[in-house]
Amino acid sequence: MKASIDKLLRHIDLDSATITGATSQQRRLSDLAGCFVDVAAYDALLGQGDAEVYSVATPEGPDGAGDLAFGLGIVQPGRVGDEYFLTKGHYHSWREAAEVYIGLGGHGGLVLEDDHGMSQFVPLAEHDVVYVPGCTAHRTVNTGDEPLTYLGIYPATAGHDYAGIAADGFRLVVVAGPDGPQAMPRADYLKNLQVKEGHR
Ligand code: PAN
Ligand code: ZN
Repeated sequence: MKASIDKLLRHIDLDSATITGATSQQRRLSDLAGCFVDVAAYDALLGQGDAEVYSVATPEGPDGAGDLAFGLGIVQPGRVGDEYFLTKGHYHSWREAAEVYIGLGGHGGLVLEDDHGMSQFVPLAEHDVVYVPGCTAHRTVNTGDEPLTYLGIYPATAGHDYAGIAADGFRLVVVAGPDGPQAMPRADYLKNLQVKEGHR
Protein backbone atom coordinates (compact mmCIF):
# COMPACT_ATOMS: atom_id res chain seq x y z
CA MET A 1 0.00 0.00 0.00
CA LYS A 2 1.29 3.45 -0.92
CA ALA A 3 1.50 5.97 1.95
CA SER A 4 0.31 9.46 1.04
CA ILE A 5 3.05 11.94 0.18
CA ASP A 6 2.33 14.20 3.16
CA LYS A 7 3.39 11.30 5.39
CA LEU A 8 6.52 10.63 3.34
CA LEU A 9 7.84 14.15 2.91
CA ARG A 10 8.56 16.50 5.78
CA HIS A 11 10.18 19.88 5.90
CA ILE A 12 12.48 21.18 8.62
CA ASP A 13 12.20 24.85 9.50
CA LEU A 14 15.25 25.73 11.57
CA ASP A 15 14.01 29.25 12.36
CA SER A 16 10.88 28.00 14.08
CA ALA A 17 12.52 24.72 15.22
CA THR A 18 9.76 22.60 13.69
CA ILE A 19 9.17 19.74 11.25
CA THR A 20 5.85 19.62 9.42
CA GLY A 21 3.41 17.37 11.23
CA ALA A 22 5.46 17.20 14.42
CA THR A 23 4.66 18.23 17.95
CA SER A 24 7.50 19.74 19.88
CA GLN A 25 8.46 18.91 23.44
CA GLN A 26 10.30 21.57 25.43
CA ARG A 27 12.74 20.80 28.21
CA ARG A 28 13.42 23.61 30.65
CA LEU A 29 16.02 24.03 33.37
CA SER A 30 13.56 22.73 35.95
CA ASP A 31 13.22 19.48 33.95
CA LEU A 32 16.97 18.93 34.22
CA ALA A 33 17.42 18.68 38.00
CA GLY A 34 20.33 16.36 38.74
CA CYS A 35 21.81 16.64 35.23
CA PHE A 36 24.37 19.35 36.05
CA VAL A 37 27.23 18.84 38.49
CA ASP A 38 27.36 22.37 39.93
CA VAL A 39 24.17 22.38 42.02
CA ALA A 40 24.75 25.90 43.39
CA ALA A 41 25.11 27.29 39.85
CA TYR A 42 22.01 25.34 38.76
CA ASP A 43 19.92 26.74 41.64
CA ALA A 44 21.19 30.28 41.00
CA LEU A 45 20.34 30.12 37.27
CA LEU A 46 16.93 28.60 37.93
CA GLY A 47 16.33 31.46 40.37
CA GLN A 48 16.64 33.85 37.42
CA GLY A 49 13.93 32.04 35.44
CA ASP A 50 13.06 28.66 34.03
CA ALA A 51 14.80 28.98 30.65
CA GLU A 52 14.21 26.54 27.82
CA VAL A 53 17.30 24.36 27.39
CA TYR A 54 16.20 22.25 24.43
CA SER A 55 13.28 21.01 22.39
CA VAL A 56 12.63 17.90 20.34
CA ALA A 57 10.10 17.75 17.50
CA THR A 58 9.08 14.21 16.55
CA PRO A 59 6.57 13.61 13.73
CA GLU A 60 3.97 10.88 14.26
CA GLY A 61 4.68 7.95 12.00
CA PRO A 62 4.50 4.20 11.62
CA ASP A 63 5.90 2.55 14.74
CA GLY A 64 5.99 -1.15 14.02
CA ALA A 65 8.90 -3.55 13.64
CA GLY A 66 11.25 -2.27 10.93
CA ASP A 67 9.91 1.30 11.01
CA LEU A 68 12.10 4.34 11.65
CA ALA A 69 11.40 7.40 13.79
CA PHE A 70 13.22 10.71 13.77
CA GLY A 71 13.40 13.82 15.86
CA LEU A 72 14.68 17.35 15.34
CA GLY A 73 16.66 18.37 18.41
CA ILE A 74 17.55 21.98 19.22
CA VAL A 75 19.79 22.68 22.21
CA GLN A 76 20.07 26.33 23.19
CA PRO A 77 23.44 27.92 23.95
CA GLY A 78 24.18 28.43 27.61
CA ARG A 79 25.99 27.11 30.66
CA VAL A 80 25.35 26.05 34.22
CA GLY A 81 28.58 26.99 35.94
CA ASP A 82 31.22 25.84 33.44
CA GLU A 83 29.04 23.02 32.11
CA TYR A 84 27.39 23.56 28.75
CA PHE A 85 23.64 23.15 28.17
CA LEU A 86 22.80 19.53 27.42
CA THR A 87 20.02 17.02 26.90
CA LYS A 88 18.99 14.59 29.64
CA GLY A 89 20.45 11.65 27.75
CA HIS A 90 19.20 8.10 27.61
CA TYR A 91 19.73 4.50 26.67
CA HIS A 92 17.21 3.03 24.29
CA SER A 93 14.75 0.72 26.05
CA TRP A 94 15.52 -1.76 23.30
CA ARG A 95 19.21 -1.66 24.27
CA GLU A 96 20.57 -2.87 20.91
CA ALA A 97 18.86 -0.08 18.96
CA ALA A 98 21.42 2.23 17.33
CA GLU A 99 20.84 5.80 16.10
CA VAL A 100 22.28 8.20 13.53
CA TYR A 101 22.69 11.90 14.36
CA ILE A 102 23.03 14.41 11.54
CA GLY A 103 24.28 17.89 12.44
CA LEU A 104 22.25 20.75 10.90
CA GLY A 105 23.72 23.80 12.62
CA GLY A 106 25.75 25.05 15.56
CA HIS A 107 28.63 23.39 17.41
CA GLY A 108 28.68 20.74 20.05
CA GLY A 109 28.86 17.02 20.41
CA LEU A 110 27.57 13.79 21.82
CA VAL A 111 28.66 12.18 25.07
CA LEU A 112 28.58 8.42 24.49
CA GLU A 113 28.92 5.90 27.31
CA ASP A 114 28.31 2.22 27.84
CA ASP A 115 28.15 -0.20 30.77
CA HIS A 116 31.68 -1.43 30.12
CA GLY A 117 33.47 1.82 30.93
CA MET A 118 33.55 3.31 27.41
CA SER A 119 33.14 7.08 27.59
CA GLN A 120 33.78 9.55 24.80
CA PHE A 121 32.82 12.94 23.42
CA VAL A 122 32.21 12.96 19.67
CA PRO A 123 31.91 16.36 17.92
CA LEU A 124 28.64 17.26 16.18
CA ALA A 125 28.32 20.29 13.92
CA GLU A 126 26.64 21.09 10.61
CA HIS A 127 27.18 18.28 8.06
CA ASP A 128 28.59 15.87 10.67
CA VAL A 129 27.07 12.42 10.92
CA VAL A 130 27.57 10.52 14.18
CA TYR A 131 26.73 6.85 14.52
CA VAL A 132 25.54 6.00 18.01
CA PRO A 133 25.98 2.24 18.46
CA GLY A 134 23.44 0.12 20.30
CA CYS A 135 23.76 -0.36 24.08
CA THR A 136 25.21 3.18 24.35
CA ALA A 137 23.82 6.02 26.46
CA HIS A 138 23.88 9.31 24.53
CA ARG A 139 23.51 12.97 25.42
CA THR A 140 23.89 16.08 23.22
CA VAL A 141 25.86 19.12 24.39
CA ASN A 142 25.90 22.61 22.84
CA THR A 143 29.40 24.10 23.19
CA GLY A 144 28.75 27.04 20.85
CA ASP A 145 27.00 30.38 21.13
CA GLU A 146 24.14 29.60 18.73
CA PRO A 147 21.53 26.81 18.85
CA LEU A 148 22.83 23.31 18.12
CA THR A 149 20.40 21.61 15.75
CA TYR A 150 20.41 18.01 14.58
CA LEU A 151 18.27 15.18 13.37
CA GLY A 152 18.31 11.85 15.23
CA ILE A 153 17.05 8.79 13.34
CA TYR A 154 16.36 5.57 15.22
CA PRO A 155 14.21 2.42 15.12
CA ALA A 156 10.61 3.38 15.92
CA THR A 157 10.48 0.64 18.55
CA ALA A 158 13.69 1.82 20.31
CA GLY A 159 11.98 3.56 23.25
CA HIS A 160 13.77 5.91 25.67
CA ASP A 161 15.15 4.76 29.01
CA TYR A 162 16.20 7.82 31.01
CA ALA A 163 16.46 6.11 34.39
CA GLY A 164 19.19 3.70 33.26
CA ILE A 165 21.74 6.51 32.97
CA ALA A 166 20.26 9.03 35.43
CA ALA A 167 20.91 6.74 38.41
CA ASP A 168 24.71 7.12 38.26
CA GLY A 169 24.92 9.98 35.75
CA PHE A 170 27.27 10.31 32.79
CA ARG A 171 30.92 9.92 33.79
CA LEU A 172 32.06 12.62 31.36
CA VAL A 173 31.14 16.32 31.54
CA VAL A 174 31.74 18.98 28.89
CA VAL A 175 32.90 22.29 30.37
CA ALA A 176 34.34 25.62 29.31
CA GLY A 177 38.08 25.36 29.96
CA PRO A 178 40.91 27.91 29.57
CA ASP A 179 41.42 26.83 25.94
CA GLY A 180 37.76 26.33 25.04
CA PRO A 181 35.32 23.45 25.47
CA GLN A 182 36.79 20.31 27.03
CA ALA A 183 35.43 16.94 28.07
CA MET A 184 36.64 15.80 31.49
CA PRO A 185 35.74 13.17 34.08
CA ARG A 186 32.78 14.34 36.12
CA ALA A 187 34.64 13.32 39.30
CA ASP A 188 37.51 15.74 38.42
CA TYR A 189 35.13 18.63 37.76
CA LEU A 190 33.37 17.94 41.04
CA LYS A 191 36.71 17.88 42.87
CA ASN A 192 37.70 21.24 41.28
CA LEU A 193 34.39 22.72 42.45
CA GLN A 194 34.91 21.49 46.00
CA VAL A 195 38.43 22.94 46.07
CA LYS A 196 37.09 26.32 44.81
CA GLU A 197 34.29 26.17 47.40
CA GLY A 198 36.87 25.48 50.15
CA HIS A 199 38.80 28.63 49.15
CA ARG A 200 35.75 30.90 49.48
C1 PAN B 1 17.11 12.21 20.27
C2 PAN B 1 16.84 12.77 21.68
C3 PAN B 1 16.97 14.29 21.80
C4 PAN B 1 16.62 14.78 23.21
O1 PAN B 1 16.07 12.50 19.42
O2 PAN B 1 15.59 12.33 22.13
O3 PAN B 1 18.30 14.66 21.52
O4 PAN B 1 17.37 14.14 24.18
P1 PAN B 1 16.67 13.34 25.38
O5 PAN B 1 15.70 12.37 24.75
O6 PAN B 1 17.80 12.64 26.06
O7 PAN B 1 15.97 14.32 26.22
C5 PAN B 1 17.33 10.71 20.46
O8 PAN B 1 18.40 10.32 20.84
N1 PAN B 1 16.30 9.92 20.27
O9 PAN B 1 16.42 8.56 20.45
ZN1 ZN C 1 18.31 8.13 21.28
